Amino acid sequence: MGKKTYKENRFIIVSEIENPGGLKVGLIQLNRPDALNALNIPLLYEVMYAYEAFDEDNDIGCIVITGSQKAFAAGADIKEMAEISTVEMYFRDKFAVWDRIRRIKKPIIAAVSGYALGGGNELVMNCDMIVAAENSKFGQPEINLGIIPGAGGTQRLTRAIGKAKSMEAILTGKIYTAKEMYELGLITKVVSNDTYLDDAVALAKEVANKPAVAVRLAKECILKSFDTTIEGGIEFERKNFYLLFASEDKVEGMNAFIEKRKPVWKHK
Ligand code: DAK
Repeated sequence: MGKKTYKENRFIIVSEIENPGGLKVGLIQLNRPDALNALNIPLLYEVMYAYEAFDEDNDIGCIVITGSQKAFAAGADIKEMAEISTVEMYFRDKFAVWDRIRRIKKPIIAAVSGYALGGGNELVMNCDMIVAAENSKFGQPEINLGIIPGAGGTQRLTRAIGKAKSMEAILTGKIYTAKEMYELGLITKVVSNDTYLDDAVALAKEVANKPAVAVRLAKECILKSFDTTIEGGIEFERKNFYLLFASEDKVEGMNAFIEKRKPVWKHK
């Protein structure tokens, strides 16, 4: 896939994928195999820094995050959490790392295989599209540990699959297959176990081939729909639409159509 090592990390592997004719794809692979990619705090910081580095890099158009065949991530690190008291949790506020993960502006695609549980599923739901291998298993089993989802699970799952099924998932800890979650609307597509990463990267390249300013504003508008009224959201969309008329790619896109040629995006 034309990957190259980006920088040294302990729990993740970061690389870039060339995409001739478009912007590159940034790839983050969770790599903590002995713990099924359980999300300890250092791993989450590495993911956050990698996301932010890609977000600031003008050569990157789309980000893919993946795990291993066996597990995207089996949740937050239970052994780490078992040691933390309420007061320590509150004062250290290490989980605030999730707030920065939430603010990434470029599109992120999750390439999931195996377990995406608890915080793992929350990291997946923070992504903008989800490509899942047939063998994937999704769930919020926190209830079995005496806790509840803490990184947006109660909110994002409910918005994605509705109250009735979200209640079932979170109150019983049930694990769902990729097919079930696809039918419930959480997942963009279910693909073969052998090709899930290539399929996710192909989708990322497709997005990275589009004009970057419009892509970014489109993501912003879609996410806005989750925390505003329809009136406010439509106004937000219209202002961003007007804003795009100041972009070089709006001129290029429309001229290319009129001149019956392919546009050459400047991502400006
Ligand atoms: N944490 C730590 N280690 C884990 C782990 C986890 N979540 N999941 C698996 N591991 C470790 C196992 O302990 C085992 O390590 P060793 O015993 O070999 O040292 C190794 O990974 C292999 O796991 P298993 O032997 O259990 O493998 P199996 O194939 O038999 O079972 C499994 C796979 C995924 C069914 C099982 O490992 C499992 O049930 N794992 C736990 C799943 C779970 O309950 N996940 C939810 C965790 S709670 C917050 C943000 C987020 C969160 C909370 C707050 N804030 C922002 C405030 C999130 C909370 C959670 O995710």
